[in-house]
Amino acid sequence: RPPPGGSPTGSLPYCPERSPYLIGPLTVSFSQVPTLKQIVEKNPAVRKGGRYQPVTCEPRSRTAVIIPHRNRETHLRHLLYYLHPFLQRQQLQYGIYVIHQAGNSTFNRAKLLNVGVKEALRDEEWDCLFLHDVDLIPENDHNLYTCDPWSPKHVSIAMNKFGYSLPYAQYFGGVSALTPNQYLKMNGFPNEYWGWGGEDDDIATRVRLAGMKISRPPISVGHYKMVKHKGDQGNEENPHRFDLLIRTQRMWTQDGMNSLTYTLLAKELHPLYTNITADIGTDP
Ligand code: UD2
Ligand code: MN
Repeated sequence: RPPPGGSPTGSLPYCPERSPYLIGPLTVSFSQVPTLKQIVEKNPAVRKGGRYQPVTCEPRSRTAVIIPHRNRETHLRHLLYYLHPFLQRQQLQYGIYVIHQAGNSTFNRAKLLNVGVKEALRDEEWDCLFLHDVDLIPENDHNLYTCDPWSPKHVSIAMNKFGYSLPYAQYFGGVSALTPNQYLKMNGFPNEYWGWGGEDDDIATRVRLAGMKISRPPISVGHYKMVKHKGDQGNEENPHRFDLLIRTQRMWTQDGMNSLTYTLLAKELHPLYTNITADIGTDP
């Protein structure tokens, strides 16, 4: 596939650099939880597995949105309700993957994201991977779900929960975007963070250790609203996170995509997303 800008190989012209459908700031409300049926009805062009591609032009990005998940069905409905139309307005080819951790053992966000990347790349030559918390809704569609070819991009930089500013310079939690090459260059994400916290700082350190820099969109377009929630059962604060973070420099080449093991239990093409259920093991 030739780089965007030239002529596409197929008969369709490239989609314009700036989609004519963008709105800018959006109103996001959680006062009603939409049903999956309502969301399906509002998105007739979405195909099974949560796939879409523009019909009148050749998209400039093929983006896989990868969501780590367990027991957050209402958050997922809020996200799908806003995200499908958002991505279609951006004229992207996209697919939404929900990576469901099987069983009740301690949650492991980063490992689930590794599983998601591995499984998504079996399906399609995605050129951008969006690693996306289920409870974060983008509030401005100028926030393009495309990758920066030069740097891993941290996207959820201004959230309501942090007063719409970056909490600290190395912050990398929430939503990030990497090309498959960038993802593999840093050996993906760590598999050894069980429970809440630390894995996002480990990931930020990996970006640097792999010789890359974090890029960010302008603060005004990186606005997100997080659905209010309490800590989940099975995702208690990880007491080992500080010990693990001391070892990132030694561990990143050994722990990641090259050491990932899991059992794929199901892969189902739902109308609005592809569900991957995986047994990723238990906290040692
Ligand atoms: C922050 C980060 C998040 C991650 C986490 C620490 C923000 C906005 N996000 O989120 O990226 O670094 O701290 O691990 O700062 N999840 C489930 N089921 C569960 C538990 C978690 O689906 O039982 C998923 C879900 O996608 C959720 C994500 O994991 O959004 C992060 O967990 P969280 O929302 O409980 O943590 P939070 O908001 O402190
Ligand atoms: Mn959250």
